[in-house]
Amino acid sequence: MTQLIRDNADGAEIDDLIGAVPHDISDDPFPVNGVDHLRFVVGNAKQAAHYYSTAFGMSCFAYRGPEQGYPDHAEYVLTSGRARFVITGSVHGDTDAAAHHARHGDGVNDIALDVPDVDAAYRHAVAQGAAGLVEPHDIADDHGTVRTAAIATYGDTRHTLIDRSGYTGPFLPGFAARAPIVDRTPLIESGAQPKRFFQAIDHVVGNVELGQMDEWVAFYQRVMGFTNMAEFVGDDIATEYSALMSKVVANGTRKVKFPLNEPAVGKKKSQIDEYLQFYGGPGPQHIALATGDILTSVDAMRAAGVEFLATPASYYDDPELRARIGQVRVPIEELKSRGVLVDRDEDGYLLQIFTKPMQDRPTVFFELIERHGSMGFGKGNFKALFEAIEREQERRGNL
Ligand code: TYF
Ligand code: FE
Repeated sequence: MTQLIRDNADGAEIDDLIGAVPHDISDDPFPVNGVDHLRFVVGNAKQAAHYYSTAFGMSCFAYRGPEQGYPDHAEYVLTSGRARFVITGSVHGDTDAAAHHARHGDGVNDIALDVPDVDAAYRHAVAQGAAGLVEPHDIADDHGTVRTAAIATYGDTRHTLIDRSGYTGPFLPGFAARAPIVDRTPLIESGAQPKRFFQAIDHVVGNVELGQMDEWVAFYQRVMGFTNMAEFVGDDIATEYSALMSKVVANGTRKVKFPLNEPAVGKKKSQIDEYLQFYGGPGPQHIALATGDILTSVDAMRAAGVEFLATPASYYDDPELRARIGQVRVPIEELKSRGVLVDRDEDGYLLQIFTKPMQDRPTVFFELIERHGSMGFGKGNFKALFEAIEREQERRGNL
């Protein structure tokens, strides 16, 4: 099991990702417990950690930098429930992270996976053709030992593999526990019960070059034993609206879900081409965060200055949509006033909303997703969503 870490926002811990399915990973060719953390390489980790603490309600709980004898980087670790972000900045210009940042801007360079057996996972991955970046090895401090390795995936992105079962420290060896940037203790003591804005990473989407999507789908099948989920973007949507093709791979428990997009030749410039151009190649496009209360989260994040894509009123007034989605847990007006999208399939429904890009480059963005049975990705919303993305592309002069 993934080690649960304290969540200073409300003291509560959540054990599972809504929508995950029962599955015994022990017979998988590449057993994986879940996403351990995402590493964001940014221009100024100190300020980014502040932003994720204030606007995303996250709690900073560990740090390493020059003060810990780690002279090249400053790294802040933040949590919201089971979701963990590591925010990495360079202390001087001569680091791999600085080169990554110069090339890609702020972005995610590592989708770290929590695995029960790092050596077996690494051996299997490399035997299946994955490029090994870091051989399995131990890292240790007073709190115990972590086994880790890393393999390459699309672009300059990697999957660090982590077995933290022998470790009791705050995050990883070398990191020091630290107080949160925003202290919510007075709020909690005052009797308020602040909610987390999200509790887990639901999926991480990769953008790859034209013609490469099927190769990366095959990579995750071969290297990690992941299987295709039903959802994909077909020709009609691809050419009319989004100008993208998309397929989803997932592990057996569905806790790890990786949609993969490639540009398609459509009527307009592909949003994926815009990403590839500004990111400087393939990389993680959006991170979907699982929430139990999307309305409260959107309100709080918007109040803190997070920008979300607008949804036109016509979306909610469409009788076809109304008929298809039926009853959801709140009146449609509550969704409409916030621009929250809704989709339903045979298993249930989901509510979702997308932020605008998080940095100066039109690259990485976030999604909030509240699942009620549906294991999909909002296929029914692709048209409305992609039209909203196109409006933003046009404003940037990239359409
Ligand atoms: O993850 C997904 O598939 C959905 C839809 O550029 C989506 O969130 C797909 C591609 C894209 C934006 C959203
Ligand atoms: Fe998504």
